[in-house]
Amino acid sequence: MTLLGAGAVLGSVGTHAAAHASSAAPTTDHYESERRLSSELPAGDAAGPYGGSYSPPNELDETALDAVTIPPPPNSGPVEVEMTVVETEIAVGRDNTVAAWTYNGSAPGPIIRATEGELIRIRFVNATGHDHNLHFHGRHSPIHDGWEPVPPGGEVIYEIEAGPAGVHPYHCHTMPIDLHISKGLYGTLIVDPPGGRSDAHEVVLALTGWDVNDDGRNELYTWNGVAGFFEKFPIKIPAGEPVRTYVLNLMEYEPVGSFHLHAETFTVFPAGIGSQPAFETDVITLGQMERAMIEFHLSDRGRYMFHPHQHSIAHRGATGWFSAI
Ligand SMILES: [Cu+2]
Repeated sequence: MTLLGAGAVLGSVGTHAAAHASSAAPTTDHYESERRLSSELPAGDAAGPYGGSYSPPNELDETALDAVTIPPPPNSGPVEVEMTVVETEIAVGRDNTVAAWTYNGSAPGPIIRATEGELIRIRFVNATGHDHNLHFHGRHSPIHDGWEPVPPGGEVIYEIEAGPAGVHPYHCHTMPIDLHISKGLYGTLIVDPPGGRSDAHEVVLALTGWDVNDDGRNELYTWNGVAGFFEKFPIKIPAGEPVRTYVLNLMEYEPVGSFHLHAETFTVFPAGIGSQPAFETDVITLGQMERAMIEFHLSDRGRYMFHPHQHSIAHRGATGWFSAI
C-alpha cells in the first residue's frame, strides 16, 4: 500500500499508514456558531478560522499527535511497556494549557499494541504526589486488574494476557476516578487476532474532554487530546483504500459521546471484537469507555467531516476531517 505525504507520513504500520495534510479549513457559517460558543471559554481568542480557543495551539505542527493517532506496528511476541505517571502542563487549545496528569507525558497516553494471547508486561511507576494506578479493560487475571492505588513514588508490575482481540481503553482507577480520568490518565490498547487483520490505513481517534477551569465540567473537547487538531490538519487517506479507525469515548463528565462520518458509511465491530461487523451505519453512539473498530473506504476524492453528534461537543473542539486524496 502506497504511503503518501512525504515528510508527514508517520508511524507506518506494516503495510498500514495514514498521514496528515496541512491545509486551511473552509470558512463557512459553521464557524459562526463556533465563534459564539468560544466566548464562553475562560481563556482564548474567540476569533480565527477554526473557532479561536477550539483551535490547536499555534506551535503544534501536523505531526504533533502522531504518537497517539497512528498505531504502532502489529507484533507477534510478548510486549514490554514502561508506564510512568507524570504531572505536566499540556497545551490543549489555542491559549489554553492544563495541568494534566499523564501516562508518559501525553494525554491520551501511548498506544499499546499486542497480539491476542501474548503477555503484556507493564512496569508502572507513580512519579507524582498523588495515588494512581493503571486499569485495563478487556479480559485478564483479576490479580492484575489495576484498581489498587499505587502511592507516590510507588512501582508495580502488571502482567496481563492480551485479549480479547479488539480495542480496549486503559485508565487510572484511583478515587475520585472522574477527576483522575478528566485530568488525562487514559489511553488505547489494540489487540490483534493471531495472524493479524487485513491491510488498511489505521487511525486511533479517542474522544476526550478538558476541564480547563477546574469546575467539574468540560470546556474543551478533542480527538486525541488537542482541540481542533484534525480540523486544522485533516487525516489524509488515499481515496478508495481501506481505512480502519479505532474510535474510543474516553470523556469524563459527559454521559455519552458519538462519532459521525459525513458522506460515507462504515461497518462497526463493537469493542473491535469479532471477525464480522455487527452492522453498518454513519453514527455510532458510545457511553463512557465504550469503543468500536470501524472500517470504510472513502471512494471519492475530497473532504469528509467527522464529529460527535452532540454538537455542543463537536463545536467545542471535536470536529475533524478525513481528506481522501
Ligand atoms: Cu490517578
